[in-house]
Amino acid sequence: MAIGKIFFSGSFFFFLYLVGFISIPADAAVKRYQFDIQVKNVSRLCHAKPIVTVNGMFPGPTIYAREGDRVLINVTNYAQYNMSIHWHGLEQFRNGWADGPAYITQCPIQTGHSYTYDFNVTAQRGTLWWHAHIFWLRATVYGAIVIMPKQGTPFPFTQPYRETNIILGEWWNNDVEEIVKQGNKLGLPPNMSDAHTINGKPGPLFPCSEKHTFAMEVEQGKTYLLRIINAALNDELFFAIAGHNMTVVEIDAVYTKPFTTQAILIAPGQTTNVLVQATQAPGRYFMAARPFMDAPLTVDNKTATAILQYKGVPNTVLPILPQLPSPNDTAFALSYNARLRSLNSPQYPANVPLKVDRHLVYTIGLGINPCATCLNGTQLTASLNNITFVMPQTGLLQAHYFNIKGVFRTDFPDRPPKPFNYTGAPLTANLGTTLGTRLSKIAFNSTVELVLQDTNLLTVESHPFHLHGYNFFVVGTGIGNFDPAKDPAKFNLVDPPERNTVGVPTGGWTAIRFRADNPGVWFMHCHLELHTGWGLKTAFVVENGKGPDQSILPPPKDLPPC
Ligand SMILES: *[C@@H]1O[C@H](CO)[C@@H](O)[C@H](O)[C@H]1NC(C)=O
Ligand SMILES: *[C@@H]1O[C@H](CO)[C@@H](O)[C@H](O)[C@H]1NC(C)=O
Ligand SMILES: *[C@@H]1O[C@H](CO)[C@@H](O)[C@H](O)[C@H]1NC(C)=O
Ligand SMILES: *[C@@H]1O[C@H](CO)[C@@H](O)[C@H](O)[C@H]1NC(C)=O
Ligand SMILES: *[C@@H]1O[C@H](CO)[C@@H](O)[C@H](O)[C@H]1NC(C)=O
Ligand SMILES: *[C@@H]1O[C@H](CO)[C@@H](O)[C@H](O)[C@H]1NC(C)=O
Ligand SMILES: *[C@@H]1O[C@H](CO)[C@@H](O)[C@H](O)[C@H]1NC(C)=O
Ligand SMILES: *[C@@H]1O[C@H](CO)[C@@H](O)[C@H](O)[C@H]1NC(C)=O
Ligand SMILES: *[C@@H]1O[C@H](CO)[C@@H](O)[C@H](O)[C@H]1NC(C)=O
Ligand SMILES: *[C@@H]1O[C@H](CO)[C@@H](O)[C@H](O)[C@H]1NC(C)=O
Ligand SMILES: *[C@@H]1O[C@H](CO)[C@@H](O)[C@H](O)[C@H]1NC(C)=O
Ligand SMILES: *[C@@H]1O[C@H](CO)[C@@H](O)[C@H](O)[C@H]1NC(C)=O
Ligand SMILES: [Cu+2]
Repeated sequence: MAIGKIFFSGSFFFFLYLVGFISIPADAAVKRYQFDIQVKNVSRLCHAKPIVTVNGMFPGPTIYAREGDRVLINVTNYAQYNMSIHWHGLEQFRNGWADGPAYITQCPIQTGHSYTYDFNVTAQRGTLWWHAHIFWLRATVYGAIVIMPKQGTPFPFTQPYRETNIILGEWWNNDVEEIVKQGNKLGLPPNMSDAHTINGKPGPLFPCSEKHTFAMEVEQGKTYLLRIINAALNDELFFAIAGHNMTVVEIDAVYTKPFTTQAILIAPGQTTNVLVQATQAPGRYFMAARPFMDAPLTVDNKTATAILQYKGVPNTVLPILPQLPSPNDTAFALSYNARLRSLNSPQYPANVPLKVDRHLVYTIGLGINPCATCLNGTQLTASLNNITFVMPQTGLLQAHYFNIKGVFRTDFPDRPPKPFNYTGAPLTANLGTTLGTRLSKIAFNSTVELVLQDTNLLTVESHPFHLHGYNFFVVGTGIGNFDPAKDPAKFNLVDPPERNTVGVPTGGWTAIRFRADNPGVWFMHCHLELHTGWGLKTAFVVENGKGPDQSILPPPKDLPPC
């Protein structure tokens, strides 16, 4: 009989003897969490403001699970906002009902209502995270998911002495929903964030940070595991620790071939586990995070800091800052990403699809569409294959499962409708896009190759793309236009990185492959909230298979209605 360790609100835990769950394998347990969505006043940068939280915590509670566990999270909404939560990177096999993106797999949990996300953690272990998946509410509604390997299975790297979550974020002094509303009203990008944060705290380079600095105590000679998560809304970030190199061992809950680096690059949605050895002279060392932006655009480039503090060193010692790559360091970004490789060991193989059933090429475009109510009669927009995604008012998964007509179409084009010199000179003509809720239908268990091609429509820019319901293999990437005749020969089909979110380089392309063995409706979008909001998103409808365990599970009884 399994015994589950249960955490509530992160503040206490107790044991539950499981009586009713006989169908769970012996080594698995059931973990239950209560998530109360509450508004709470929080103060940063000398400003107090009400923010949306889970259980009053910012960042929210960590979900701890072990590979094989069943996790039940009862989300109860006490706030005056619609809510939904996404368990980012969990594959949710046949179980899109627990995936969370509002109007894609569920309708929102309305004020005063509850919904229990019920899912199994199958064949995954490592660091993932959860966040609100409705409008910009993930600005403050996020937390870590830590999945331990099965009992008795060690990490395939040095066992750390201790571990810490490092969640990078963005902070706005004003109400985030107001900021977005203002941007949409004007048809312009909304105001940039006022600070970056590490575990919700901006650190001493910002005013009023005395109580708002995260510190991690280390002992000389010991090895630590840092579970780094980029929960920022719009910024890809560099992260480094003064005087200490990091050994990357895992990305997006997949083990990698270890490599050592002075800085990491992490895009919104991604996670990176690193080992850090406390081998330096006892002291205080800054950890720091600052954006990477190599397009001609303005970002909040302020540096968040936290402190790595050797045991016994007094707080009066001034920490040293690490050297971060400069914000426009494209060369660092490309070479860092090129070092990422799946571990691909017998125990953790990289099952890269070698044969492709379906070839897709999607262009990423920014643009300008007419907007009668906007300041200048225009608004900024974004598109995939020239289609700006229009959010439906019913969950797409419900529409698919119950065969409700008229909610979406499955005619998303496999290729750009009008090929052009994608990354050539900036294209200012023809910036209009087509609006629609258009999806792509994928046959069960077919293999898909998707090339995401950045374009110079308005401007080139790096876009972190996230696919729900799957991990994928990043088989190739390059600068300029993807060449279907030459580039596939250079693909890595042996040990490419496996992940759930990948950065498409500025003015370049990225090719991913996955096997569509998880039936459902799976969202795919840019993880820059700014671009998602502008329509840089679509979804795949993966059909049911013919076998007994190859179709979408029936919806839970408490699934929120629209
Ligand atoms: C989780 O696993 C258990 C045991 O195999 C199974 O009974 C249950 O249906 C699974 N739940 C989901 C949502 O897949
Ligand atoms: C939160 O702060 C505002 C001022 O910023 C104040 O008016 C309000 O009463 C506070 N609410 C709570 C619950 O403390
Ligand atoms: C979820 O939590 C709410 C609030 O505590 C409670 O009323 C509801 O019964 C819970 N739902 C389940 C399925 O336990
Ligand atoms: C955005 O920034 C401008 C300029 O600093 C300021 O006037 C405006 O109030 C801000 N908007 C919101 C919603 O905070
Ligand atoms: C970190 O790595 C760099 C480059 O590989 C090396 O020069 C440096 O000595 C290393 N620093 C430490 C503290 O190990
Ligand atoms: C950050 O941006 C400001 C202007 O927006 C610029 O003056 C400053 O040099 C930038 N800092 C870095 C480190 O690039
Ligand atoms: C990067 O920015 C620095 C100033 O912040 C500038 O001197 C340099 O030319 C830029 N490099 C590139 C490749 O744009
Ligand atoms: C909007 O119009 C104003 C006034 O004509 C102009 O100054 C501004 O640059 C325009 N903004 C955009 C995004 O076109
Ligand atoms: C695409 O544009 C680039 C930059 O303007 C140019 O160098 C290249 O020759 C163009 N390619 C084609 C096929 O026209
Ligand atoms: C995108 O669609 C719009 C509206 O149908 C059209 O005017 C434009 O030419 C298309 N652009 C591209 C690059 O396909
Ligand atoms: C999917 O296809 C592969 C290759 O043909 C096969 O090995 C596998 O068993 C199939 N999976 C399912 C669930 O049908
Ligand atoms: C909340 O969600 C419901 C169901 O989709 C919708 O009818 C309502 O307009 C939403 N409320 C807000 C404030 O967005
Ligand atoms: Cu984007």
